[in-house]
Amino acid sequence: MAKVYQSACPLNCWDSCGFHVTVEDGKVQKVEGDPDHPITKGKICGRGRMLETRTNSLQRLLYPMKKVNGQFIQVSWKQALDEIAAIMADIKEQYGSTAILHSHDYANNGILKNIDKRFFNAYGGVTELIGSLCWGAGIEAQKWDFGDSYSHHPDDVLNSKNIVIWGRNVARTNMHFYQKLQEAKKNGSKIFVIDPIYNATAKLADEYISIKPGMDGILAIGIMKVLLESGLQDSHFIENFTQGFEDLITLLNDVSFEDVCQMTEIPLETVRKLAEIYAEKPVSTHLGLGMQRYENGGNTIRLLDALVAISGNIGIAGGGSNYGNLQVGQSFAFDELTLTTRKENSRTFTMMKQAEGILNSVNPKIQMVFVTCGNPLVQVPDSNKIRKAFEDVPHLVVVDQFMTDTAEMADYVLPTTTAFEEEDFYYASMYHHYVNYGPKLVEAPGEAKSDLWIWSELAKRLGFEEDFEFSRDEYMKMSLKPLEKHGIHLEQLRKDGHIELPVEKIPWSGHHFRTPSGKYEFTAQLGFVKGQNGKLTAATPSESKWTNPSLAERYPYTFLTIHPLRSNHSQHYHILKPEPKVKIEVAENIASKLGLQEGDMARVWNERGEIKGTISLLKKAHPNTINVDEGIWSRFGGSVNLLTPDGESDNGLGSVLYDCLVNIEKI
Ligand SMILES: Nc1nc2c(c(=O)[nH]1)N[C@H]1C(S)=C(S)[C@@H](COP(=O)(O)OP(=O)(O)OC[C@H]3O[C@@H](n4cnc5c(=O)[nH]c(N)nc54)[C@H](O)[C@@H]3O)O[C@H]1N2
Ligand SMILES: Nc1nc2c(c(=O)[nH]1)N[C@H]1C(S)=C(S)[C@@H](COP(=O)(O)OP(=O)(O)OC[C@H]3O[C@@H](n4cnc5c(=O)[nH]c(N)nc54)[C@H](O)[C@@H]3O)O[C@H]1N2
Ligand code: SF4
Ligand SMILES: [Mo]
Repeated sequence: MAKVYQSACPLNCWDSCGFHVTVEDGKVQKVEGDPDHPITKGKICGRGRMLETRTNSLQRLLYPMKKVNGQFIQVSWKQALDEIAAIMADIKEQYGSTAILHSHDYANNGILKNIDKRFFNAYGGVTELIGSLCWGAGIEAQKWDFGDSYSHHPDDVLNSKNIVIWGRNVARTNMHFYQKLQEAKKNGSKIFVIDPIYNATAKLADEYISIKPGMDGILAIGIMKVLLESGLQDSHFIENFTQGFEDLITLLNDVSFEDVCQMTEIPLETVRKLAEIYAEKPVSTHLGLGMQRYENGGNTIRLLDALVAISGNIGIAGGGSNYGNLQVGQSFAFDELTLTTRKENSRTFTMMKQAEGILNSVNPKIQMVFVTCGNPLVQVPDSNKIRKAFEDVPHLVVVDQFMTDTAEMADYVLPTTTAFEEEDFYYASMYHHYVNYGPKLVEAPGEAKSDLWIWSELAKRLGFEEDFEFSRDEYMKMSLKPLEKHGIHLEQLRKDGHIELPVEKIPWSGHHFRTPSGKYEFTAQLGFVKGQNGKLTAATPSESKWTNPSLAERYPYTFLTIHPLRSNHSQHYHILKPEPKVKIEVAENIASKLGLQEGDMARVWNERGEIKGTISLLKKAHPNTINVDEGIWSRFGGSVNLLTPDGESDNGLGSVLYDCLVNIEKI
């Protein structure tokens, strides 16, 4: 008989939804929203619903596989694990443990997915990836400004007079916030969307502001100039709670309104209007991740924070510079879970430059790459370089549920469970601060095993099984330990399905910041630590006519690769119907200049690579903008990252995926 269970979405997403999952005859039949979830209230997106298809898919990996003479053969778990452990033991002895690179990303938001770090720390410490393709530049920027990256409670937006959605594709990527925006609008709040693409959220807005990609910081400079000229700044906040304001004034004086309008391609009248909006408090600013995936990304987020600060919108109800909410992740006991104390050796590459790291590695040279919760061949910039690097390593091991582009390259592919086949709890440090419980509902197909089982078995073979002699239950309790003093326990989470974490709903309300000075820092001391001067600048993207005019002449169009509607990154393409194709979306001015029409075949290229697909017109998009949604696999015409650069953002920890110029022609 069919039975409905409370569960949760494991996908890497702002919303972290509560689920109701129907199970019948040991099989997941349907995934729906949990109406009792306080934030997601019974509504989920197609990516969540399609987890049923992902779980039951006939394309699932069912057995461990080993590549022999270029072909995969099925092997037993015993053989696969014995051989991988023997290779790892040998590498450690011959080259040291850092000759292994652990390449991972955020494909699953379960707390127990962090056990991979426990394993590699207990092994002795490997080469790890730092920074993030996703939100790295902005997180680091907010640490410089505030000392940390915290957001307001989702309901607080209802207190805002004006709501500025800056570079976040809310209707597509953060659907429950979209619903809140509809509520806020009914309530009388005004909504403004600043984005190079006229997206579905822009349609809801009172005003849409089209901006040249990568120039948001310059726009913030313009708005701040107007605020100060008109005396609309919050002088009390600036005088009492900030540091480095004089440096900001110097910068604002260095940039003229003419510069602002030329670089942002926004008229002065709109800049002035935005200043009025920022002066009409409270204003909440909701930063997306798109605009920080540029070389100047950290500085961009810092300039937006500065605007929120001088307009007096920090630490007040209905305000905030809402980006990530690291309070959520900080609630759990990571050090204990991941055994940081056991790490004896370490080396780091940035997530962005993992290919270069592998290719240039010496003392020791990378001997093995171990991929978990990631699909770097598709998701990491400069796919050709990644392919070359992975071909260069003697041993590649991939743990996944499907034969992805990355798995196809592996020497060993280990099949793992999906969320409904193992117990875990899920959280996202992006939008809300509830943690959701996900029980084990069905058995895994074939011989698929959980990541946790795989790590425990390898640990046994490598001689540190005592670090893995814990049950799933014990690991979950270990993670929740810091919450016990707040009366939060695993039993309660199991019973209630979700728990609100004890985090601040209006961060920085006491105006005590976690920076070295305790103040909001316009000139950041954390910048000095990084060998920079910590000052705000008027930096532009590295691939733009302002920074590299000759490149911009050869490649006149900005190439965005935003997140797809129907897939979470690369996770749903292979189960979509009809089969997905590359859609090249172009701004109207490009179409009319080159005579491109809806449905034409075209090629987009630069010095790193090319991609072919079908033209679609991007109505009202900023001139000279092209977009192809990210995540598409090689077999469907991808990856978009064949074209993207593997650079690092100004503060070293973010990607520059959208800082990418291309050319296009009809074929
Ligand atoms: N459907 C769907 N939802 C998702 C995901 C998914 O893959 N699919 N992924 C999840 C994950 S991991 C993340 S990180 C989030 C990301 O969530 P978002 O930040 O909303 O999504 P992005 O696609 O990264 O880009 C957001 C917006 O930035 C705009 N943009 C690009 N460059 C600029 C710029 O220079 N200035 C301005 N102002 N805007 C710019 C784009 O046009 C786009 O509208 O989404 C999550 N939700
Ligand atoms: N061009 C371009 N590139 C981008 C972006 C962009 O906007 N443009 N966005 C970037 C962003 S924001 C992000 S977050 C990254 C995401 O990059 P990734 O996290 O690498 O992408 P996903 O496709 O979500 O997941 C990768 C793989 O993990 C597997 N997986 C799922 N669950 C599990 C599990 O429980 N265990 C194991 N072992 N594997 C599992 C999936 O099957 C999938 O093959 O991509 C980045 N890349
Ligand atoms: S992908 Fe995001 S919006 Fe969709 S069900 Fe999962 S958490 Fe909710
Ligand atoms: Mo992301």
